[in-house]
Amino acid sequence: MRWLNVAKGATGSVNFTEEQLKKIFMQFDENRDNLLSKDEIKKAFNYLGAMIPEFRASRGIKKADTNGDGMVDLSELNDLISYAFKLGYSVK
Ligand SMILES: [Ca+2]
Ligand SMILES: [Ca+2]
Repeated sequence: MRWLNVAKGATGSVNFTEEQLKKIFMQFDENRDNLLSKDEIKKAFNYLGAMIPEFRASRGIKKADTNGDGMVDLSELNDLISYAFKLGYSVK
């Protein structure tokens, strides 16, 4: 399938799209309050295979948390996703 080859990076793995990342992060909203806590974000980064999920979660929140409540809500989610997207996580 040609389109799959186009999506493949140099390593031969397929990177997640921003849409896929969004779905993954929302899956880790375990208490379903539409807010991602640091702990939930940490689990998402762990799932994505981050080397240091704790560090990624802190950085991600710092980037995305506009209102400074320490949580990422739906309006802040896009900034968290673009942070994760730039790291280039790929499908295992
Ligand atoms: Ca939550
Ligand atoms: Ca916030």
